[in-house]
Amino acid sequence: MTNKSVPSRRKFLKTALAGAGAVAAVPLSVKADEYVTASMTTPGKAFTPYGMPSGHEDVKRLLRPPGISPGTGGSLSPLESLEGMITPSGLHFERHHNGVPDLDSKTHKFLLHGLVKTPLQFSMDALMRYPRVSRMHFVECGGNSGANAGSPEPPQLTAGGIHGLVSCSEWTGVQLGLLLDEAGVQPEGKWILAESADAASLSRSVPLKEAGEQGILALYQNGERLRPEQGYPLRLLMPGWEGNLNVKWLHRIKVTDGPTMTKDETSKYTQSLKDGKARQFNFIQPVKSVITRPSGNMTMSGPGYYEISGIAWSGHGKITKVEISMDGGQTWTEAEMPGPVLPKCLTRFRLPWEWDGKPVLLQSRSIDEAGNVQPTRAVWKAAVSAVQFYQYNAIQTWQIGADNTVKNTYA
Ligand SMILES: Nc1nc2c(c(=O)[nH]1)N[C@H]1C(S)=C(S)[C@@H](COP(=O)(O)O)O[C@H]1N2
Ligand SMILES: [Mo]
Repeated sequence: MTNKSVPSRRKFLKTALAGAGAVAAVPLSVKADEYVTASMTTPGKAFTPYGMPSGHEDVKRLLRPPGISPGTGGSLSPLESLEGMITPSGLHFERHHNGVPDLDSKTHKFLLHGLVKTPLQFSMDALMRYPRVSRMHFVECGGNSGANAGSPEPPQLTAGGIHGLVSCSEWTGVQLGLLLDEAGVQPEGKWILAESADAASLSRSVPLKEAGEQGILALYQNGERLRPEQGYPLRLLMPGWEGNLNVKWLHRIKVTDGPTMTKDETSKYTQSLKDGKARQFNFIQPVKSVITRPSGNMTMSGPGYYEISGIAWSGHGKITKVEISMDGGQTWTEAEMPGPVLPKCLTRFRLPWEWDGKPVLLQSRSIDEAGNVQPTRAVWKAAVSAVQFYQYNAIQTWQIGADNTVKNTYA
C-alpha cells in the first residue's frame, strides 16, 4: 500500500488536472533569483528553554462549560486543525472529575496491595528504575461524540467539537504485570481496583488478567514526563479501553477477588439498553473514524482538487480498512492508509478527490482486524435506549453544499 500510494496519487493528479493547471498554486509572478524577504536581512530571535507553537497559529483546545466546579468537565482536541496521528501534548483532550491536582513526583507514592504476598510501595524514583516500554495509543472518553447520539437535531460544531474527546500519544512506562509478579498475586486475586489521588478519587475495577497483560503505568507522554492534565506523575494506561479506566494521578492498585463496584462504574459508564437494563463494564472502545478535512463549519473553496483526510481507530486492534462515501453510504471507495498503522492507535487515512461543486454527503467507515465495521447512526441507535450516549461510534456524515458550506447531518 505504501509503495502504491505515491504513483496512484501522481496518476490521479495528472488525470484530474489535465490541462487545468495546478492544484492551488498560481503561476510565478516574482523574479525568483532576486526574491529576498525581510527575514533574510535581520537576525532571528534568541533561543528559548521550552518551545511554543508559532505565534501565527492559534490552535486551541475547546473548553466545555465548567460543571459543578471549575475543574470539572472536559476540553476537546481540535481534530480539524491537527495532522498525522499524534496529538501534541498541549492539545490532548482533558476530562477531569474534580480538577487537576498539583502532585510532586518527589513525594508521590504508588501502593500495590490487597490479595498479594508482599504489599509494595513505590516512590517515582523507584518506578523509574524498572524496565520501560513505549507504545503509541489513543485514549478516548466513553462519552465522546455523545452530542451526535443524543441531540435530535445534528449539532453544528466542528469535528473536534463533536468528536474531540479522543487523542493519541506515545506513552512510556512500566508494565503493570511486572509489578504484579513482584508483589506475587494470591490465587483468589481476580480483579484490580485502581484509585487516583485527585479530589474525585476516581476508581475503577479491571480484570486482573487484562490488567497484567495490557496495563502500563505511564510516566512519560510524547517523550517528556506526563502533563499534569494527563495524570502526572503516574497514570494507568489500558490501551484501547474506555477513557475512564485510564486512571490519572494513580496512587494505589488493590488486587481484589471481584469488581469493587465503585461510584464511577455503577452510576456512570454503563450501557443503557432497550429493555431498561444497563450493561456494566463496557471496557473496549469500538471501531470508529471521522473525516477531519473537510469537516463541520469549514468552508470549501469551490470546485476542484481536495485531499479528504481523517482518523480511524479501534480498541480491538489495528484498522484494516477505511472506506469513503460521497453519496451518504450508497457507494464506497477505499481510502489510503499511508501508515504507520498500529493497534489501538489513531490511523491517518487520505483520499484524493476532485469536487465538481455539487452537494455531497461525505462519510467514512472503518473496519478493524477483529472484523468490526463502523455502524450507521440508525443501526447504533436501534441497539440501545434513547438516553444512551456512551461509546457512540456511528458513521459521521458531513453535508457539503453547493454554497461551499460543510454541515453536520444525520444520514
Ligand atoms: N484520577 C482521574 N482519572 C481519570 C479521570 C479523572 O477525572 N480523574 N477522568 C477519566 C476520564 S472519564 C477520561 S475520558 C480520561 C481522560 O484522560 P485525559 O484527561 O488525559 O484525556 O481520564 C480518566 N481518568
Ligand atoms: Mo471519560
